[in-house]
Amino acid sequence: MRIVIATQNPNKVREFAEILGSCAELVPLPPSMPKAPETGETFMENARQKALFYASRVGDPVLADDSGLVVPALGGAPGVRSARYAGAGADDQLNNQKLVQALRDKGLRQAEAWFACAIVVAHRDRVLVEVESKVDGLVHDEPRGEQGFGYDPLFSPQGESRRFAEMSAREKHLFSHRALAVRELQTRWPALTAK
Ligand code: ITT
Repeated sequence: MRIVIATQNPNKVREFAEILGSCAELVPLPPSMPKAPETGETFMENARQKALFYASRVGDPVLADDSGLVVPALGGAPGVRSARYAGAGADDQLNNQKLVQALRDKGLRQAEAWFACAIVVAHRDRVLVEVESKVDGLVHDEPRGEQGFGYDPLFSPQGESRRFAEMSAREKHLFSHRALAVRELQTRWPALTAK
């Protein structure tokens, strides 16, 4: 089926393509599309906002992802502000630097953390399905690895000493919040499963 991947983050587009493979024909957002509002206090609220915003502007069903890293020892930061933790327009490197500093300021070399991913599929003015998944692990005060994006150099999933950024895409998707959420989505919404 044709589905619009309603994100302006090219790394998310790449990961959805890797995870979904031939299960769907993925269509990117038109380049001229304005950025959707993200004023919610939860990943799910934001995913819903984005899905409905873009679904009202394109014809096909859209899939929106709101995701981020939650560190309870830092009061839940970066949380729903993951993309803009070091300020509006901050890049991954600045966000990572701020997170490392926040851990060190607390005297922590590492802390328990999880990545969360909420996915909402909407068509026109209607939400069709919504799911949320997470992966538990540790966040560390020094980056490692070159793969992936975002906070991947700082995060190791439970039971693994390697960071996401030290894994191939295929290995990351064995653990990742996004891959888990897609698997759940396919269970709840079989239209997204290869025939
Ligand atoms: P859209 O809203 O257009 O989808 P965005 O990047 O602003 O793009 P979010 O608001 O959901 O998306 O912010 C997600 C941020 O969380 C992202 O920029 C990364 O910093 C981080 N993040 C999410 N998933 C991640 C992953 O798999 N690995 C590393 N960091 C991730």
